[in-house]
Amino acid sequence: ELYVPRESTPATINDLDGKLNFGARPNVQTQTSWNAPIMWELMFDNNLYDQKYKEANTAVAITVFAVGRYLEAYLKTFLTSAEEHFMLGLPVTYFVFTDLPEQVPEITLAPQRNISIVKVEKHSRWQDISMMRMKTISELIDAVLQHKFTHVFCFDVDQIFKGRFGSEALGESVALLHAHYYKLPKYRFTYDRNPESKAYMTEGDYYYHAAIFGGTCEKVKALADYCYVNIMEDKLKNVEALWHDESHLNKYFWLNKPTKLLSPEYCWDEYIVNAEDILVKRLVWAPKDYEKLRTG
Ligand code: 2GW
Ligand code: MN
Repeated sequence: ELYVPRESTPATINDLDGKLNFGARPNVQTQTSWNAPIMWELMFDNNLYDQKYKEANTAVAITVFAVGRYLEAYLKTFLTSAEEHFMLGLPVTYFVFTDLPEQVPEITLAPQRNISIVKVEKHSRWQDISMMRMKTISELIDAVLQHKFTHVFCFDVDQIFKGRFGSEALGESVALLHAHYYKLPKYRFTYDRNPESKAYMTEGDYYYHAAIFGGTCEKVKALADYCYVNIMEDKLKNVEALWHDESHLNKYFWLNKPTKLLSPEYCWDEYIVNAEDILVKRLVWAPKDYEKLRTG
């Protein structure tokens, strides 16, 4: 039985984040103004995290959507690379949402790792494929995840694991710094600036990337519900936030501060020339062929 009540999670896990070596990376920010750690290579001991999370009976769910052409283009590489690098040694279940369940490739999974394929309808607009993930995630947490998993991570499928993406990334409410924005001044952040949209914001802390977010079932459900409700309110008014679900996610994390931030080492774009801060590429953006993927 995988179910572990949240209250039973030993305090020692939270203490681990307090013992991070915040001085290990003098050239980057390693903590937020509200004292959430920003996870960079060299700040932590892999084995210590793995051991503590194993002792706490941690079970991790991943959600990933592969609708239409994204299935053939990205899913196999996402899954096989995750088997090489994502939370090795912990029980992990992949929840794959697709309109083409019979086309999901067969993957050899390590012990304690499972895959669950869930059929979804294909929205005709790609913006809706992306945005409506929030509704599906919320429903999945309610129906399944909250009873069996301590943590959930939600991923874009167009990415490839290249290095350890381990238990140090777990936390109550986890956000990712967007690789293109982590060094830019705040005025360059592409928040939604339309007062008609519920995602509208004038100031924020960081620009977060919606390609990865996670946390406890409870916290991720709160995020997904918030984004979904606001997306639907926008629809009633016929407005759409600049970067769709990502704009709403940025608003959520401005109002509800994440307890842990992942550095862009956790989601790097290899087209970025200056990678001097990136000591480990744990996951990279998969190359995109917009011509093929977004037409027809
Ligand atoms: C999306 C855009 C255009 C054409 C197709 C799709 C598409 C997305 C699709 O046909 N099938 C599908 O399964 N998706 C899922 O939505 C898939 O999991 C994909 O990774 C995710 C987000 O779409 P993606 O990766 O093309 O968008 P990005 O990389 O530009 O993502 C950022 O901005 C998005 C909002 O515009 C989301 O917030 C996303 O989380 C961000 O990383
Ligand atoms: Mn993507």
